[in-house]
Amino acid sequence: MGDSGDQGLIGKIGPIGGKGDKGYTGLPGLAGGKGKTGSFCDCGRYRKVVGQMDVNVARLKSSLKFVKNVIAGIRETDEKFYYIVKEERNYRDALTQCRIRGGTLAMPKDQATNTLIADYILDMGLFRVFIGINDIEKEKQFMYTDNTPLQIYSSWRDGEPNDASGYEDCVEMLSTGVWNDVECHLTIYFVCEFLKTKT
Ligand code: GN1
Ligand code: CA
Ligand code: CA
Repeated sequence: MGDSGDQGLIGKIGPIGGKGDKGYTGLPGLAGGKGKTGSFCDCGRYRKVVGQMDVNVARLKSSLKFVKNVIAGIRETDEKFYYIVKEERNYRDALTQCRIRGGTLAMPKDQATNTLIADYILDMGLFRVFIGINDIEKEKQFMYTDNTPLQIYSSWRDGEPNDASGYEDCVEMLSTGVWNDVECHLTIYFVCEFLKTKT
């Protein structure tokens, strides 16, 4: 028994398709040789084993969901996992920490992703986290950490980015989902993203 209406393996070994049209009668064949010693499929037993596997897979999925969402507290979309690291780091070290874990700082590139991260920050009872956007290379040319420039989508708070102090080149997201440029040496929590591997 799988989740989301999935029939599971036991369903997949059931009868296949309906009957086709009757074919033409063939020519008489040659006489066959001596057959091998007979054996028979103990299908009932195999069905039971496969059925038990389905139950175990469902249990594992359920445990994994609990560990991911409750214990680790991660968020996910079809393509990516998001994880808020509750360690205060400056932007550079935050990026390194995400990379060490096999990801990068989160790069909200659309409203849906931005909202998911914002809700995550809020649910964790936090106020601000670093995200993977900066204008370190060239002032006012904000880039994602994958070296692509900001596209049409952005979520700047009113009046931001303002480069207050003259060297605010890194970006934080607040729990309301708005972005603000801040100094890169600020040490705050941060949110990483990880690409799901397609199987
Ligand atoms: C904060 O605290 P203040 O006003 O100097 C913020 C800036 C914002 C500004 C908006 C470290 O600066 O990035 O642009 O508010 N700096 C920090 O009013 O949060
Ligand atoms: Ca700047
Ligand atoms: Ca600012």
